Amino acid sequence: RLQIEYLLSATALSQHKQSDGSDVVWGLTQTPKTIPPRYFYDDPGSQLFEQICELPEYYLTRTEGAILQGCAAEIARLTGACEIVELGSGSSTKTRILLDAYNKLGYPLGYVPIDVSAGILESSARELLADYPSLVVRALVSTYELALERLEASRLATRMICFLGSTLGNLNREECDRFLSQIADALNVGEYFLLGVDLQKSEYLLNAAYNDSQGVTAAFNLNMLEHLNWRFDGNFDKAQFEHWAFYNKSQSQIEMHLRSVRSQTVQLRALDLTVEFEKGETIFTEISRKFDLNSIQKELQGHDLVPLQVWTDPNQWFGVLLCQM
Ligand code: AVI
Repeated sequence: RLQIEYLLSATALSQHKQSDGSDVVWGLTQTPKTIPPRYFYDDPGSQLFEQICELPEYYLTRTEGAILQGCAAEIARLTGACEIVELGSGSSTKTRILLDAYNKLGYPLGYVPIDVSAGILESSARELLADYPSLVVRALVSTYELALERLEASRLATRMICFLGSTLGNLNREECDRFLSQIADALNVGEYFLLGVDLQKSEYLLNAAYNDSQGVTAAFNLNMLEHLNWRFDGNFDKAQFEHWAFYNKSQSQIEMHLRSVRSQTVQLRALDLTVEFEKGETIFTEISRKFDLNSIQKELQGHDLVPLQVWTDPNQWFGVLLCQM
C-alpha cells in the first residue's frame, strides 16, 4: 500500500535549477544579501520547525488544527470521495484530521504526500498506513514545482490538493501568482484546492510568534548558516550572527533576517565564494505574508480556483479555504 517515488533523484536534482548553489551565490552577492528560504529545511531545520509548531507563541499550527477539526466533516461531505494530495506534508499531523473525516463517510482513502525530506515522508507514511488499514499512499519526494508538473491523473475521480500551514505566505507576490497558476494547471475541472492561510492581526501577536521566548525561531533561522556550511564547505560562525524578525505592517508580512554582529569574511569553498559582511549588515532569509480573507479569495478566483467555503477561528487569526476548479 506504499509507493515512494523520488522525483528528486540524483538525475532529477542535477536537472533541477539551483541545486548547484547558484541561488546562494546570487543571493549573497545582492544588496541586501539574501538566502533562499528552502535552505531552512535540512534535517535539523525540519526538526526545529516541528518544535516551532509546538511553541506557545506560534498560534498558527494550533489554530489551523482546531479549524480543521471543526470543518473536516463538512469538507469531506462537500468534496465526496477524493484523493488527498498534500504539498509539504511534513509529519502529516493535520492529514489525520482529514483522513478520519473521509474514513467516517466510508470513502476509499488515497493519500499523496509530497515533501523534499525523504526521511520524514517515509516515516510518517508508515505510521499512517499502520493506523489506516485501507489507506493507499503514493509518496513523492519532490519540490512542489516538480510534483505539480509531474502529477499524473489520479485513479479516483476527484483530487484535492492541500496546501496547509500558511506556507503560501513564504512566497512573494510573484511566486504566489505562479504557484496558484500551477495548482490550477494540475487540477481538472471539478477538483479541489484546500488552503490554510495566516491572517492579518495585531503586530504584538505576530512579533511574538516569530521571536519566541525559548529562542527556537532564532535557532531555526541561524541553522541555515550551518546548512550552508555543510552543503557548500563553508565557515559561517553562527555565534557571529543574530536573529532579527519583525512585522512590516505596510507589506503585511513578517520579515526574517540574520544580522552580522561584527565585520567579518565568510567563505563557501565549494561555491568558490567569499562574502564580506559589515557590522550590522543583514541577510534576508524569509517573508511570511499575512493575508486578508477577501483579497486572497479574489486572488484565488483570478486563477479559476473558486472558493466554496471559508472557515476561521473565533479570533479570526487563521483561515481555511476550500476552492473548486
Ligand atoms: C513554514 N512557514 C509557514 C512558517 C511561517 O510561519 O512562515 C516558517 C516559519 N518561519 C519562522 N517561523 C516559522
